[in-house]
Order: sequence, then C-alpha cells, then structure tokens
Amino acid sequence: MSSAQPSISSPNSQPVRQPVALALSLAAASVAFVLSVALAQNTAAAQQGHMSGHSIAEPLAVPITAPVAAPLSVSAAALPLTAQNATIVAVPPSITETSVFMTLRNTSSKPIVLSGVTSAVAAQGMLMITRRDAQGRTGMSETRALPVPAGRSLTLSATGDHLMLTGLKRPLKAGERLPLTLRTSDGRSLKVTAVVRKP
Ligand SMILES: [Cu+2]
Repeated sequence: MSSAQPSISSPNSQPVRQPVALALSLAAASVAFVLSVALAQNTAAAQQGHMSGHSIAEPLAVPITAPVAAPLSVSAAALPLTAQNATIVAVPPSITETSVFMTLRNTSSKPIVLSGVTSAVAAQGMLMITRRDAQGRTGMSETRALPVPAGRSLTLSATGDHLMLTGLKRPLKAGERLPLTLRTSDGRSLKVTAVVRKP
C-alpha cells in the first residue's frame, strides 16, 4: 500500500519524534491533512454504496508476504484457474477507485496464489482481504498474496475478499466489458473479462 492511499493504510503508523517544535507542528498538520483526505475518500465510498468495510477507522493488521519468484518453466503452462461472474462496480467521474468481484476456481491439486491484478483503465490494482477484528468490526486491507485453495473456489465479493482498481483513467459505464489480467505468484496470468454493473 503506498502512502497515496491513506484511506486504507494506516495514516499514522510511524510516530514522529522530532524534538523541534516547528517540525512537530508541521508533522501534525500533515497528519491532519492525511486524515481529512481519508475521511473524504471514505465519505465518497459510502455515497457509492461501496462495501461498508471501506469506512473503518482502523485498518486491521495483515501480514504482507512478498511474491514468490517465478520459475520460467511454469510460466508457459496454462493456469488451472477459472473465473466466473466477473463484475466491476460502475463509478461516476468523481470516483477514481472501484471494486472487482468474481468467483475463482482452482482446478488443480495445488494452491494458486494471486499476486496482482491489472487493467488498462486503472493505474493500479490491489488484492484486498476483509477480516473481522476482536471488537467485531469488519475492515479491509491490502495483501500481496490471495490464495485459491487446491480444488476449491474463492469468491471475491463486496462483503469479503475482493480486488480493487485505483487511479481510474475514465468513468466506467454499466454494461461495459473490460479485460483484466490476474497474476499469480508463480509468474502465470489469467485474462478475465469483467462486466461493469451498477453499484
Ligand atoms: Cu475494497
């Protein structure tokens, strides 16, 4: 998660320990700015009817694991993974991020680990997991690895794990069909066509 997305990552995870008063006040101002941006983005997401987990105040701590290097011999093999009912939530011009949902099925006997998603209409794609914390609050956070268990399905939905596209380059209209590329930790990829639908 880059610092450009303060609504999802913790905006204040690195305490400022500057002894100089001026530095402290500058730091406080920048934190306040980050928080106001986060609040504005959460409000926008709520107005879109986007999943409620996006408005959580404190993101849950999630371990981020580095993608595994791809063995070249595997890259050429077809990925035993299918995608069904892939959809992207339509957003108006004022919103520059959206969610992607689908059901992925791993037809092999080994786990398949998603490591990324890309689309020509978005600057970045992210893998998101949704978890409930000890207080019962639901929150989402970015992960670098989203496993599809061997022989099982993973449903990406508004209330669970999902994909997000950020930095949208144009508004997405309901009914559009857009190509996406899912990448896996072993260097393979899967092309998926997703249909844009109303929120
Ligand atoms: Cu999301």
